[in-house]
Amino acid sequence: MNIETQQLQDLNAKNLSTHKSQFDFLTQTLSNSDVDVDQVIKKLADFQVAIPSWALGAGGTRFGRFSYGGEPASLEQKIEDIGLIHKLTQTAGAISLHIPWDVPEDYNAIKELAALNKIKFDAVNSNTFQDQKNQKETYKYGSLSNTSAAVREQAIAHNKEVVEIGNKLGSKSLTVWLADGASFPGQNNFQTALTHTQNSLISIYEDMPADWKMFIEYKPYEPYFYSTVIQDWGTSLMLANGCGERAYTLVDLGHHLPNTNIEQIVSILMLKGKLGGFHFNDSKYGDDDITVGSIKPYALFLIFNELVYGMQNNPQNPELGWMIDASHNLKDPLEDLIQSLEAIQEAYAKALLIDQEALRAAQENNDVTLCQEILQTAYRTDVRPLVQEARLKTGGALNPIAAYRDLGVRDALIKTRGKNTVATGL
Ligand code: LRH
Ligand code: MN
Repeated sequence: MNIETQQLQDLNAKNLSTHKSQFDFLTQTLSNSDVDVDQVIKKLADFQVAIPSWALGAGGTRFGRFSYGGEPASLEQKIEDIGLIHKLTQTAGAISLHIPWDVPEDYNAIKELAALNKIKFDAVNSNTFQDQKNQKETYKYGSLSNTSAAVREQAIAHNKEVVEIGNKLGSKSLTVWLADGASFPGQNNFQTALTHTQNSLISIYEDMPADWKMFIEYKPYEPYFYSTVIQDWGTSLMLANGCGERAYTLVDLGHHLPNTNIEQIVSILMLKGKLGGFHFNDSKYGDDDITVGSIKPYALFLIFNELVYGMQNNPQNPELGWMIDASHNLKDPLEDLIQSLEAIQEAYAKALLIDQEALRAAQENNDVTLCQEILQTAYRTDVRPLVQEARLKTGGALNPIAAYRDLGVRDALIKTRGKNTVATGL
């Protein structure tokens, strides 16, 4: 399935005048508050989010999985699907692979196909939370933290292999998420588990190419339900500091206990120069991995406020890795990813409208009411014309979901792939 630029231009033409009048009205409104609209649109156009290779098919839970029809059955088809999303949104210019779910067979062919679809290879993800066929040691009782040196060695070797695979594709970062933990009090010695994990991560870190980064992802619980070795941002930061200056913390929005102030975590990590990247999703209860901005859009906006402040004031923090990490149990996976991308762009655009200087002044004066007024004025601004203008300028669809449906993408995928193909992943 390929989407021609002309098809998009024809679809956009139907809504162009409406868009123009909405965009002109907003530009007029924003000119009163010294917002550099062109700069906001440039930042939106340059903002690229990596799509997880494990979230292009229907996801499931232990209670069941309902397949979606036309799912990608190979890494090639996954890259093609991301190419479709990128064509429509112009903000999905990267893929994040999960190994061994998506090991390339022909590296050159995969790199050519990715280049053809204008897709870069972002962070690669290791997997020591499942046992692979013919695997010598089991990860049932942990991997990098395991009491058995043989199991730790196997997990370290896997991570080094993942780096090699990523290196051949042009990726420059490794994401390590460990399920390691315990489901019962007394099951683990917390200190031994953390010490093993630190030493194992150091061994992986020291083996990485000099221009690579390591992202250490934390999570409070699941799949184990009493303790997780890398349970929170503090533990991840400690381990990153223990590895070295190219190790950072990765924030998965779903990996926080209810009501955690994630924007404060983001702000502190940027101040310390240790925020490496994000896994965007949303949740109401646990690690629900649902559409970004579908439950807590204001929280997402507050996180982007700290990101914008950090990107303007914390040169000590590296360029961030932006990734989605979601699972699609009900919606068309591609529509769900498009909605997540739009929610991310809108939160970023609203945060770019915040008058950071006025906010700093109000904070210094403890003018609490004015602080909220400044934030909410930005949040209450309908920024969709800005996001649409950025897409228009980069050759995307004014309305990606409508275009996806008008072009009959899912039907075309089912026609070529059938109803029963199943994508690897969660
Ligand atoms: C763990 C996680 C991690 C991935 C997995 C697919 O919950 O967020 O980032 O390895 O999901
Ligand atoms: Mn994640």
